[in-house]
Amino acid sequence: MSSEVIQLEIHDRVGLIRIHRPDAMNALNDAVMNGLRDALDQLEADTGIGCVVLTGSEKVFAAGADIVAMQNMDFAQAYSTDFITRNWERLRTCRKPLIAAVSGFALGGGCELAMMCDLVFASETARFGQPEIKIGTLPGAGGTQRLPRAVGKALAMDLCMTGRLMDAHEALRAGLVSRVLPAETLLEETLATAKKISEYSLPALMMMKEAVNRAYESPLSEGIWFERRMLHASFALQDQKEGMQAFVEKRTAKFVHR
Ligand code: CO8
Repeated sequence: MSSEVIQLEIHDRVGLIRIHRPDAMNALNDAVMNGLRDALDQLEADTGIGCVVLTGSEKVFAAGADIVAMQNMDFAQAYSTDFITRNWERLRTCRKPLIAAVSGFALGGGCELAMMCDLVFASETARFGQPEIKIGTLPGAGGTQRLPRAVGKALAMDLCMTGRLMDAHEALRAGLVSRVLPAETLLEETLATAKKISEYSLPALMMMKEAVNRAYESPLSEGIWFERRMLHASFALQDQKEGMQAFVEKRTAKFVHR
């Protein structure tokens, strides 16, 4: 599946989704978000896929929600059509590991999209921001919630209230991204990491992702409890037996994702 604005490539066990709307700085309209949702549906259903990479172009990851498309929207329309929730939330519910490879601008909804991913790798040219205040509104796809969790309240308020942009190194120091890579090799290195992840046991990765995400949504005791139950459940996996057996036999594990 590839739509005009969403391009999908398969590299071994990795699905690469590219936002491609070059004439509008990859602004996120319904065509993009529906295409992204459909691509994720396809990759989640494909048992041959173990990791997903989301990227844009070298110049722009995404410059936010499409301002032209939403400028005349009224409350009734936004509310009754469940604006944002109806198609943006698919990214949040993706159960497979998801990496954002960000080059250039990741602004507003673009930054929010990156923050919905499990890992964010940035190129040296990446610039992050929540500049909605400049157009008379506020972040609406999770930015006021995920940004403070990622970088702390002080920096989140600074970025949201001033609308200033943060470069890749500040984003790394702040904990929004985990790696900064040269622009020329960002995609190649992200795909190499995704390939490595995709070769690990998929159910173990999915359990781990669920457990890490609990850290954001529950008190520590609940999170620890959930993690422990996931760990106990992992002993039912063929991959756990194979992984530990391989370690004992000093050989590489052959995971079957079951
Ligand atoms: N929506 C629609 N079109 C856009 C957007 C956008 N977000 N961003 C850029 N474009 C278009 C421009 O209008 C322009 O079109 P045209 O060539 O037809 O005039 C084209 O893309 C190229 O853009 P620029 O000429 O501006 O390119 P520059 O290199 O000079 O600047 C920037 C690049 C800095 C990225 C600049 O385009 C910019 O500031 N864009 C807007 C960034 C922004 O404010 N994003 C936040 C949007 S709101 C949001 O994302 C909220 C998400 C949750 C929804 C909540 C709803 C309330």
